[in-house]
Parts: sequence; C-alpha cells; structure tokens
Amino acid sequence: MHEHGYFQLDSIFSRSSMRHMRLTVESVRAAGWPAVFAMAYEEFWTILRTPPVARLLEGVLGTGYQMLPHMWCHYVTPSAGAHGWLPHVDGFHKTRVSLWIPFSDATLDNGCIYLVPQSRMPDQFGRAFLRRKRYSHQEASAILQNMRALPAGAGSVLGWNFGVVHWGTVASNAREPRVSAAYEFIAPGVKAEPVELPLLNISERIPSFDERLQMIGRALIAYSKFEPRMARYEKLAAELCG
Ligand SMILES: O=C(O)CCC(=O)C(=O)O
Repeated sequence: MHEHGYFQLDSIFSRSSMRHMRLTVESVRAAGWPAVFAMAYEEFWTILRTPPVARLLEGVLGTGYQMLPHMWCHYVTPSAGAHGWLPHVDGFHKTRVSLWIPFSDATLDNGCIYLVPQSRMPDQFGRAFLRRKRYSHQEASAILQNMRALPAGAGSVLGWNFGVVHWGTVASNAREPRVSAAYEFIAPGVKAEPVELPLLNISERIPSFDERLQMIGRALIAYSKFEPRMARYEKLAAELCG
C-alpha cells in the first residue's frame, strides 16, 4: 500500500457468506431495483466490522479511522461489452482509502479491476488524471504498459488510496456476473471536505436503516456520472436524501 498505493488480500471472508451477499444483490435486482439498494441490508455494513477488516483499516489509516458516507454496489452482467466504471481516481487526498469487496469471483472475463500502481507513474499522475485532456503517445504507452489487472476471488479485499487511477474493465462472455461493493474511509484527525460529511465510526455502530437509505440516495445522485441509467432514479434519490 505504501509503495504502490493499493493492496490485495485473499480469503478475508468465507465464500459461503459472499454467496449469501451475492444472492441478496441478485434478489434486489430481480425485484427491479438497482443493486445498490441491497445496501439497505445490515450485512453490507456488518462485514466492515469484522476483525480482519478493522485491523487492515487501522494498519493503513491509523486507529480511529472513520467511514465516509460514500459506497456503491457494483454489478456487471456476464455479457460481452458490459463493463465497470471508467478510469478515475476517487479523490485528491492520499489520507483516504477505498475498499472493494467482491461477492463473486472478479475475473479477466467478467471485468475485474485494473489500476496503475502509483510507484510506476510520475508523482502527480493520479491528481492530474482528472484534469488532463490529452496524453502524448509516450505517456499513453507508459500508462498502458504499467497497468495491472487484479483478478480477485469472492471474499478477498482490494483497496487503493484516492490518488490511484483505477477502473472496471469490459467483460467478455463470462460465466458469472461480477458483483462487489465499494466503501471509503478517512484517516483520523484529517479534516473532511463538506461532501464527505457526516463521518461514521463504523466500529461503534452501523448506520441506521434511514441513514442507509439516505446514503443510497446520495450515491445514486453522485454516481450516475458512472452509471447514466441511474439518472432515472433521480427523484426517488432526492426524496431519500430528505
Ligand atoms: O467496480 C468497478 O467497476 C469500479 C469500482 C470503483 O472504481 C470504485 O468503486 O471506485
């Protein structure tokens, strides 16, 4: 994490509990709701309080880390051309980290995460990525050659700091959908941006049902830039936000 800006840990959660999460997401989708509504269920929050995850976040961010009210449930159908989010960085600050937890195996075929390790690119690469409109042939070659595929089994955990450029690739005809959830955390004692409030101490309590719905509403609004189909839930999302 320190050197490359990301980490990958295998077998943090049991495959059977991940299967349960995946089936929950699929039931929510089958009932006609976007996958993120699965996050109204407690299991999507209690997994963040398991000792390995808490130790991991303490190791990366320090004791007293907090959660940002930002999360999403990713669902990539196993069909050619389906894809995850476009290349981006999660923010500007390195004192934050995102966790990405696959509930099904994320493979080269169903659109696993790719990223560019921070150690391989010039220092300001991630920060500049949002602003730069053009890259030279030489720069593009370096980015392509340095990118790294991160196939990740169900129950593993991926994480990256906010300055790491990452994305979900395009799926081919895969056997299984790629189902995962992403969460964001901030180091203790760091001033949060207004858009990052309210912070939540997840080791003390999980958000209430109403808070979860509110966060789902916020996420639908914030992330329709990555998933334009979510724009049709704009009115509902605004109501959930209160
Ligand atoms: O799962 C994906 O396609 C992208 C995940 C991601 O970039 C994120 O949650 O920030």
